[in-house]
Amino acid sequence: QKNLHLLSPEEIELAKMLLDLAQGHLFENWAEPGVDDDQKKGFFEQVARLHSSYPNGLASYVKNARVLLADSKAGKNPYDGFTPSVPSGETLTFGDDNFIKFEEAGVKEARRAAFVLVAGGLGERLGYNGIKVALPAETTTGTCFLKLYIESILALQQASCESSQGDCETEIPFVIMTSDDTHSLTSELLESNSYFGMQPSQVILLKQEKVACLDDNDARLAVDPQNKYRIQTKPHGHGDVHSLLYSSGLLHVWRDSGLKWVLFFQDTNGLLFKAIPAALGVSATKEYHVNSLAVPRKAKEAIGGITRLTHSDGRTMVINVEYNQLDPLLRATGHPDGDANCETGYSPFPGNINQLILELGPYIEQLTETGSAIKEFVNPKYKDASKTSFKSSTRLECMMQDYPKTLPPSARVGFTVMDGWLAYAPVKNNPEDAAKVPKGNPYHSATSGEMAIYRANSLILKKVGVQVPEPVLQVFNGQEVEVWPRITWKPKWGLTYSRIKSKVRGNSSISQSSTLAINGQRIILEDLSLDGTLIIHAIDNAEVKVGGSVQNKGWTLENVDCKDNSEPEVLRLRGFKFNKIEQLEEKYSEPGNFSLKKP
Ligand code: UGB
Repeated sequence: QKNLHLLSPEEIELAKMLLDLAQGHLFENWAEPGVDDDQKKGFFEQVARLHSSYPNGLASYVKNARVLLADSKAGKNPYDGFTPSVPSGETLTFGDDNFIKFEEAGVKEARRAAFVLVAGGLGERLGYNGIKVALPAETTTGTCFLKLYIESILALQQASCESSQGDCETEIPFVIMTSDDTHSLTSELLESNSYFGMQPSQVILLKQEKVACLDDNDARLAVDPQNKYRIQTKPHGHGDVHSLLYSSGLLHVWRDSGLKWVLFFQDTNGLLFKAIPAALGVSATKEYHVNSLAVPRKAKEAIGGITRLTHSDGRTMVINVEYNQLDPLLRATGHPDGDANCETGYSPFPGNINQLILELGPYIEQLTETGSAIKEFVNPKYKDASKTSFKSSTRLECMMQDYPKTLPPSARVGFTVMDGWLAYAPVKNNPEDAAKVPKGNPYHSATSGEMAIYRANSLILKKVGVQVPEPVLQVFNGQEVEVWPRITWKPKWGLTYSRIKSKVRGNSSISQSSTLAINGQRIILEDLSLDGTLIIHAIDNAEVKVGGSVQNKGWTLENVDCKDNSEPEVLRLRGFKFNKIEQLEEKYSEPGNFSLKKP
């Protein structure tokens, strides 16, 4: 009351709203008028931000929180009444006719797509001292995730233009959702690298806001312990991406410019773009409103399970059940072993890799209907069994893959299962935690993420006829991994199976200890026998035939101790580095046809 005369009409409205929501405690310890006035202004700025960034405003947040907190206190399970079963979806095998057909359909569609990367997470589990998209996906070339993603989108853009006979004006929009934790580092990474070749206008950063923390079951907003003029906030989760896209107006702009698809993906999956063309082809061919990408999942793996849920009232949906909820749900519905592998050695539920393809028109309609709100959840840590107080403040959270939960039964919701080796190798776990992963389950570490890229590239070359030997097993940072030849290529070289096949001719072989980096679009491998390290750079209009016998001492792998602070953090995280003893490195910077043929 005493401060009222200092407030603007907007601030008075916000104060009234808070009082109506029974949040008067937020003002309890405020100083006399004339003291801390700037901080009081700052408080209202924060409240205005919390109000405008939440679908339907702060009142809605508090209301939703009260309902969810009451449900949680009553022990209500969001899956009550639902029976899980294994859904059926499209299963693709890399390189077979079906896969190739979908890939070509997907490449055509790509010029009507927009890509959205959710990169607001700090990656606490990885413990990396920077943003995850700046980490090298692999250390042969040192290409970071963001560069890999941008080059992949540009390669798709070019291929899609070519397949449409010349509509080469297309610029595929690329949105990155950041947060206060990642925003400035992401924009610096882009700016200091000339947007990795993308037009700066093509890249749009949308920053997600945190949400207010809650102190008790009545959803009293928590005062920041460090500052009595601030409400304590925490991240709301990757589900924010939907309301951000909607409120930014981008979805309508995209629809008006003829786009049809929005593809969502995460910050550290170095394999993802090998699966995207085919998955987009599935969406287009099957006319899916929602298509989730999945891979075979090991029981207890920290990825959600795609599940068909059938309610006792007849409702049914195909949806991700998050990894921490799948086991209790199965146990509660007559599966005493819970989240367990079946005879295939995998969980019967396909693993959600959180790559979603949404059809833009139905997506806009749905967000308009829901005000862009996504189903939320709350996870309070109670002090005791009475569930009346929390150990620390909590907040509502939401996940982007929960978008289909509010869809009508008429929506076409599908999923596409890809080979795990082709589509999914995230970098999420620090070395200590990765080493504790049960044997046979994926480590999800920087070590496994990099080795998975070499494995996938080796398997793909094998599939198109190159002789590649079996891998050797090696232990880095306490994790036993398959070590294949270290083969890398630019996305524009190897975007799809057919494009790769067209660039591999004759009889080629690559030994297990070899390293091959293909840094150019029109590099043809023809009767190449590689035993050592070969690095080729070529500009787009230089065609280079690479063949003959290339032999040198190459690059060897050396162990790096994750605790050895004399090594850079990116090497400690993966537990190995290259000893670059000898290599053949060739650069072609003039247009024309060339041949690198060693006798
Ligand atoms: N992220 C944000 O952008 N903002 C946030 O507030 C939080 C995260 P995690 P998670 O496929 O690998 C998901 O933490 O949430 C970004 C699925 O829920 O890496 O444990 C963040 O930057 C799960 O079903 O993953 O698990 C990152 O890019 C499974 O599919 C992304 O969101 C699993 O991912 C994911 O955040 C997976």
